[in-house]
Amino acid sequence: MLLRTQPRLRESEVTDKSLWLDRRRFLALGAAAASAWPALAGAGPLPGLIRSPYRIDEAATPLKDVTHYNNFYEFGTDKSDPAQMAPSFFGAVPKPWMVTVSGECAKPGTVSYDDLIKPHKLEERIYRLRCVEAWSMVIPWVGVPLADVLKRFEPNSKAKYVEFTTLVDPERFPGQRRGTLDWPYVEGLRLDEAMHPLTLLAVGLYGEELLPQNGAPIRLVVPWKYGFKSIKSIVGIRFGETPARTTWMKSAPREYGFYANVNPQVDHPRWSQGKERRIGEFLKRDTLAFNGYADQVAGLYSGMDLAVNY
Ligand SMILES: Nc1nc2c(c(=O)[nH]1)N[C@H]1C(S)=C(S)[C@@H](COP(=O)(O)O)O[C@H]1N2
Ligand SMILES: [Mo]
Repeated sequence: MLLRTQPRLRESEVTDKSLWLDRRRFLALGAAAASAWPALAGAGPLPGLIRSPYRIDEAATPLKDVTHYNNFYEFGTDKSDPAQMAPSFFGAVPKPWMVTVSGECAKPGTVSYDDLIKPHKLEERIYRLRCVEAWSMVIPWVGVPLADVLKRFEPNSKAKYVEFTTLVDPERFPGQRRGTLDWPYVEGLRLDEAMHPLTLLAVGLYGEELLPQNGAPIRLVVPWKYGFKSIKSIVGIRFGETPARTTWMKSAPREYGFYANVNPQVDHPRWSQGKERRIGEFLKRDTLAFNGYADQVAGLYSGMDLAVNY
């Protein structure tokens, strides 16, 4: 996340983008088959998606970039490592994927990925994702509101925070054979942030199942926070009374705080957060407060000093 300076940016992948626009028109017509879809090797289509009102009206980042320009340190620190290392991720290990839900709740337990997702209708939502490194993307996610999933476990009155944990498996995650970060990758939200309707548990993008490099089979998407909060390949969810000690706070507490709300007013100690480069574009854009979602989420932080709670 922080070890490299600006990456090699490619020219905009016009073909992918036009396919995507075709696809949007296609969906608008109510067609079901996904023939206009750029196929993702190994990922299956996710049928019956609901068109969510949560969609920004900006061109989606080309699929090629969304799946080949990733931060996922379990696969390596280079942006191109995840796409290169990920194809074998599911090869050796059978599904089902299990998620353990524990802590301050009435119904803790272990659930398979299928049982976690099945009772919920999948939505397609187009969100900005803004990395702390000052690049951004626009991604058509598929998922379910995290709140709908969390409620099934009946968090109790002591549950004030939620902690998320990524799988530990050094055989499948070559990056975990090195001490780059303190594994497992851990992230956390306040319960009200976790329950906010914008917070999405994503299982797909561009209409298909997530590829491993994007955090398959299940990852978080918190669009008003820096990208590192959106933890991938989740196996653990825990309700707690206190905030989690998150991976990036452990790694560099002065640089990465618990809240990590996108904030152009509060610079990272080593670079400005005022502007960002949309992947595929050349000129930088202004970064928006809460990544453009201020109307919906600023109220969560009223009375808080966001320079202190960064
Ligand atoms: N487990 C895990 N989750 C992670 C990361 C990681 O290294 N490990 N990187 C984070 C960072 S820094 C970003 S910007 C986003 C990138 O998500 P994307 O590759 O799907 O765009 O994933 C986040 N989730
Ligand atoms: Mo990031």
